[in-house]
Amino acid sequence: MRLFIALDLPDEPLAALSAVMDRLPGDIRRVPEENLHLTLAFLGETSQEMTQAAHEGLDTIRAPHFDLTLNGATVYGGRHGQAVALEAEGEAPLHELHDRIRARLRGAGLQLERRRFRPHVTLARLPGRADPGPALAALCAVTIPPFPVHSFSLVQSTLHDNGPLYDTLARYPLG
Ligand code: 2AM
Repeated sequence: MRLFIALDLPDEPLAALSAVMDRLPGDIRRVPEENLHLTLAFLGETSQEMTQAAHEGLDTIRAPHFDLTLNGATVYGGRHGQAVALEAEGEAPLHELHDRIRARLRGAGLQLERRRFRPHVTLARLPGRADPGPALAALCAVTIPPFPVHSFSLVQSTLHDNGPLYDTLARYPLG
């Protein structure tokens, strides 16, 4: 199973993000509203046994809920495809939650990529060689009011030709 850990976004910011995405140029591949999330950790291909171990570790996390702010638009990636995203402001509780999740996953025996955590919500994808300028220009004045986040999830991603299908396997509340 291909897995990742997502911070769940409440309905209000999801609706605001959907409205924002209407401003994107027509030829860009938008992320469907139900797929919008902030990735806290990417596990990649994971066995049944490790999935269970990961779930048991995540289930012991007791962390507070917090407010999240989404800021300026940015582009990640390169030749193999680009993601147009809004960056999340790096409040301490978000980074603490990220660190705790990684610690629990490592404790469960998972090997995680060593990438710097750059929290973001991907809104759309572009081919590697496309000019991201018009998408960034469309998003430059976007402001999403800060919103509370109350849970994170273990998500299975199944890749299809027309985009990934996400299934939430377990949800973990933030206190
Ligand atoms: P992205 O939105 O910036 O592409 C599911 O693939 C989620 O995991 C996406 O939100 C993706 O981030 C994130 N992710 C992080 N590392 C990844 C990797 N090495 N391969 C694919 N997705 C990754």
